Amino acid sequence: MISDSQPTRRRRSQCRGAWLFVALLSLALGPVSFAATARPPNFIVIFVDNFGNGDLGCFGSKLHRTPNVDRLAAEGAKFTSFYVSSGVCTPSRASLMTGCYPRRVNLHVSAKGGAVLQPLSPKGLNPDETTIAEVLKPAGYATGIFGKWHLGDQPPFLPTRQGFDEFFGIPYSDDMTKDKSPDTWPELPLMRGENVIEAPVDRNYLVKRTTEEVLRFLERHRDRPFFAYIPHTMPGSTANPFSSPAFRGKSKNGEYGDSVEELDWSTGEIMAALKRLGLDDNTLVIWTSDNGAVRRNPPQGSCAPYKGYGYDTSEGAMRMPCVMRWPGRIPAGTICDELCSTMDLLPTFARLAGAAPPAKPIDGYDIRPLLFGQAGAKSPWDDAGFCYYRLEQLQALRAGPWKLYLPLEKKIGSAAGKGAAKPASLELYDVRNDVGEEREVSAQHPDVVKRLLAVAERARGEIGDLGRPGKGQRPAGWVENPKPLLPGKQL
Ligand SMILES: [Ca+2]
Repeated sequence: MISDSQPTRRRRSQCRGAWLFVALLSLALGPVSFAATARPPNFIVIFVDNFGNGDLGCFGSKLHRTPNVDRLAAEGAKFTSFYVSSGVCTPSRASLMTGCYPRRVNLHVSAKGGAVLQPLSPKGLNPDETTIAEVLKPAGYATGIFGKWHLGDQPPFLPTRQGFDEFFGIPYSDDMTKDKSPDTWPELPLMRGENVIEAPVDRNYLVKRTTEEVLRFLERHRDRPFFAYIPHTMPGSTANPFSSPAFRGKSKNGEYGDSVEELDWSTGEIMAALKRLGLDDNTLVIWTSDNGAVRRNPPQGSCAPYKGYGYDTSEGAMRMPCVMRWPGRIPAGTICDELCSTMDLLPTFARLAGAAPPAKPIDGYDIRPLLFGQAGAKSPWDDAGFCYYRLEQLQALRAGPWKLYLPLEKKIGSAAGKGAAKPASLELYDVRNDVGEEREVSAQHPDVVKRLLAVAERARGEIGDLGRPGKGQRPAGWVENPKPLLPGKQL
């Protein structure tokens, strides 16, 4: 393992050297060439867990106090047709990291055919795939992940082997605790780099400590471009979300609301640090969620005004609240309803950083025209179509305002996976103007139905469908004899 990590370190210092060299050279050559090689923007992606569209004040919540994210929206843009590629954690995160549909990188199902990776999974994000961190590093970026990874807990799959200089957080979901599988799963590990520093971690303090780590990272890297990926652990996967004592019992929505308000506090701390460090104007901040709020009884999170909840292919599960802020570049106080997705972040960041995109095919698009509010800018997904997959199954498509639900003999449901499969009929909705999907309009728009069915067939060929591999799919990573992550053990 030592021989593995040394070249990585060497590459990193060479990259930093290269960036400094370019910066110094441009200073020597005068202001014109300096402008051409000016410091590229920093990127901060705040990616909360199992959080619904209707959970933020700026997206309509009357229950939660989220002044810091609301301010972010007032100073930036709200994206109201921003999608994750899956209603569950692992596939959704795989797409953000790689710019690909989960099926393309084979993380749409776990090693056991389930929805997400579990502890000691032999499967993980293939180290041969190119992550956002690996795109940005050669352009001189410092890269850190703070929160929850969930793309494999075995050494070759960890973020430190996938382009991140730093990792502080948990390797998978906050509910994957030893008591669920006492014979095999370890206590929930808190990791720094590749070491387990505590187990079990006290989940009450995860958001607070993660925030403090982010602030230190910003401080340390204020003089060079950075990518801070902050996949917060909360509200998370338990029915009793965690928060630190300063927030516990303070919201109007129980433990869920307390954790939402602590996430908002965290955002405020990060924004204040950017201002203090003079990085405010050159940092693109993106705030969104990995999938919608989960259906609970009594209800906790809200996906309003969309139908459904997390874990399936409903709008509630996959259409996320999203705010982007970059003063002077993203027009303040605007709303963009063009379809875009977490898969677009990698190619967009690559262009903004002047970095080379991955060599292998990806699914996302450069959406700079949408970010910058260019007049008449249209979603690149309107032609290609956006696919909604549940596990192995293609279930729906969107292009422009239209969402088509495919007719399926056995539609895989949300809670119980394959066991819950039920027949589903073809339905078409205008999800731009009828966001609650109240008017089924397939009979009025046969041309749209025909076009989207053709898009579905193209997607099946490339990405695949239930029982049908796609020609563009690539293998996931795989290890034999997976081992638990334990304290005091060097990997
Ligand atoms: Ca999730």
